[in-house]
Amino acid sequence: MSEDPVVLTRTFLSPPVRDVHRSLCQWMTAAGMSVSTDAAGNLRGRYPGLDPSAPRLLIGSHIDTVPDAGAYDGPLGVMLGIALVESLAGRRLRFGIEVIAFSEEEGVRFGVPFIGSRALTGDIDSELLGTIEPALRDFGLDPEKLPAAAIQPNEFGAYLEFHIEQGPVLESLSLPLGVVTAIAGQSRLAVVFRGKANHAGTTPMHLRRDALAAAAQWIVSVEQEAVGTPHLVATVGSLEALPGAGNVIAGEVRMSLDVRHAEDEIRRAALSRILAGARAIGAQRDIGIDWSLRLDQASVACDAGLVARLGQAVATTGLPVHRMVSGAGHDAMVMARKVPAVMLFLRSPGGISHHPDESVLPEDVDAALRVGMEFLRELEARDA
Ligand code: HGY
Ligand code: MN
Ligand code: MN
Repeated sequence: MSEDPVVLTRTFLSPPVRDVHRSLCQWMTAAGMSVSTDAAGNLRGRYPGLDPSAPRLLIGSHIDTVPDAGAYDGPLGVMLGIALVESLAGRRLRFGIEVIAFSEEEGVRFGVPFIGSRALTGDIDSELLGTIEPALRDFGLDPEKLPAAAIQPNEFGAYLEFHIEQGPVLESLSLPLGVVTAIAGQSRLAVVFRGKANHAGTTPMHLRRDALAAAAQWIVSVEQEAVGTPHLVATVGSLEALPGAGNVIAGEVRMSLDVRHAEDEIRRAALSRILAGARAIGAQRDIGIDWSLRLDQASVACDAGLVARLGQAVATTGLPVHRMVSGAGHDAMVMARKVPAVMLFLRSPGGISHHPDESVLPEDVDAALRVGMEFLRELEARDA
């Protein structure tokens, strides 16, 4: 279910999302859930508990993807949520369970991530709403109803997200699962270098204001900053050179910048140095430099009580308990603003993600499901 005939690409509320919703709705309904779509396009399956006043357990992840994506980043967490409800085989717990397929987490379509989970936390501001409103209406959603998507106080007692690690750690330790203790913060920016387009054949080198050569110099400096700062990662992942002809000196370059670190002060200080470097290159080469901050997401600690309980569920399942920080961002870091949140990572073979070779091991999925079932038992026993 992709926008592209060859590779897997499924962005926010694109046509293939309807096909995904159709399949998820069938599986959710078969597992005993009542299914709805909220005004942000999140698909939500509710499995009632014995006590309707008890805060529900929310389990979810996202169904949008990066371009040319793997199949598991996001959807695996929704499928494991459905499988966990299925494992109850109609048995009701004291609390209800809601499984949610967030409509947008990657930030590909509009350059702003976490739109689905931000609808639940009430964090869609008027600027973002103005950006996404046409897409909501095109999908048949009513932006006026967005406030109804926001969760109410005590509506949920916990948020659990199953997700692939998307990195090499668990595989390097030969471990199937990891309990996430914190999620690294991230800065995402749009950066523009403006020089002067000119003829590639007649313009002497000393008379050029080449935006692409300046951008190339800066991109190497971004990499050097990250290499020189322990545990910092920084990426220019997308670049557009204009006018984009081989015989024209680039007059303008539009880039993305993604900077991440588990400690916010280190991340923000590194970002300041990276942007100061852009200004210095601009001054040296007579290139205009502009940027806009698309996201400043603070690092988030997962709920200590849930981390302990999930670790106990892993141990009770007979598996080694490994606690770890997530370098990737996740809906859990948004949900944590309103609901105690925790994540369970599954090993990423080859440490590969955001790539069609992304995979999981069936035995690790089985282990995650068994841990999830034990986690439900622990939550049930906690409040008994
Ligand atoms: O980019 C990320 O951190 C996540 O995969 N959305
Ligand atoms: Mn993801
Ligand atoms: Mn992702």
